[in-house]
Amino acid sequence: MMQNDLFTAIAPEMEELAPGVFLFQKYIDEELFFNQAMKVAETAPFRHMITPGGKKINVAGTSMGDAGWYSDRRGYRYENNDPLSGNAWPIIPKNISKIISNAADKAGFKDFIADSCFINRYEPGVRLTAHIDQDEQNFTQPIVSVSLGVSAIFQIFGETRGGKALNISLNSGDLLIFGGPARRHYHGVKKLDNFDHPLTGKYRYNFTFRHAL
Ligand code: MD3
Ligand code: FE
Repeated sequence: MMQNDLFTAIAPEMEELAPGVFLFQKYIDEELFFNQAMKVAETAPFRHMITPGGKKINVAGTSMGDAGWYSDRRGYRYENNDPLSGNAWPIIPKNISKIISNAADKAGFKDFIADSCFINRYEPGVRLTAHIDQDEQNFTQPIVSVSLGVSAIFQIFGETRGGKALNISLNSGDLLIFGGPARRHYHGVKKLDNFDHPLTGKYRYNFTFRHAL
């Protein structure tokens, strides 16, 4: 009986790691997402934005959707058009929206529809310092993240930057949902290792699907 249980045991599709934090390991079609990121970059290239304080953001970013997250001397905000080109951001493909809404539903967030997807690109040595996502209108809406390529350690702190972090290894194809109390928590990503990934080379990509407007 015990032996049979061992053989038939399957990993759960989703795990709640902390209140409001849901991890779906190897949930995503990596190639589909990677091809999509490359298509977006053709019209809205990855770029290094500037913080309002004048510092270069080491993670390169771009967007798709009705609005894209943007930062320069004038502040953090959502822009309807890509300031680089003046054109609308590429649309979020329907098949991808469905996958994201479906996962949100499984975590208890009914009717989540992303109107914005920010894409981060990390190269070796680059990290994301602890911050809160607070440029969106409605904090009852979760954020759904998809990771691709080289693995990274994601850290979630809590209501303050200090203290002990919950460390989560994010691997290619993982989907992570942040809602409830976790939505307002400080989080960051540790320095990316200099590794090679068959799909993305030295890079790690992260897609954050948001209800921004
Ligand atoms: C926790 N990106 O773009 S994704 C970001 O891996 C960002 O590129 C990270 O933080 C990355 O703002 C982390 C997971 C994530 C996204 C949004 C969150 C975690 C979050 C919002 C609130 C709390
Ligand atoms: Fe964030």
